[in-house]
Amino acid sequence: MKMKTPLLVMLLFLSAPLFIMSPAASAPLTLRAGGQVREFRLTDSALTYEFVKGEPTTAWAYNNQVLGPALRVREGDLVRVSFSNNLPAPTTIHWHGVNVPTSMDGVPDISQPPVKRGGTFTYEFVAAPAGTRWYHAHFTEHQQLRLGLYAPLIIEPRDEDTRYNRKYTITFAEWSPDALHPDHN
Ligand SMILES: [Cu+2]
Repeated sequence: MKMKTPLLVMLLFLSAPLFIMSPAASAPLTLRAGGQVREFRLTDSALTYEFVKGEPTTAWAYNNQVLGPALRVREGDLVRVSFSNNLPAPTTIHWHGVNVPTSMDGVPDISQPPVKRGGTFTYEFVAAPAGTRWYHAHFTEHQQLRLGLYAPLIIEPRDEDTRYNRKYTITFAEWSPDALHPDHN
């Protein structure tokens, strides 16, 4: 009997979720047992991009990539994204389809002040639920999305039965360089 108690206590400890206090969110974030802390850096900026060779156009992009970088994490990971805004405009990031705390939802003037040019913001949330999600700008979306500010966010299931040889992510999008000039839309 004496030997069983420490084992039981240890099992309870292992199965309990780990609580991490987020500086930006008032509620504690729950990093699921087995989850990792995953850190990313995203910087957005305006750049010149040639969809058609010889016809340069302006794109707004994350990390100088048109389509932005795919973030791939596992369900229950704590995702921390250090974001810097180098656009000539304010912006925010919304994590589409992810159960984030309100303060991380990227809705300007409701869940956070817009991130001004030259400003930074740290987004932090636990990746859930699993699935193929995406992230995108959430400020004047009619302009910022159409200029390219979106990318995949893949949340792998923690316990996946199916094995794959390869996985492909396909993103469909409508492109509009005219978005810089709303009068021409
Ligand atoms: Cu969305």
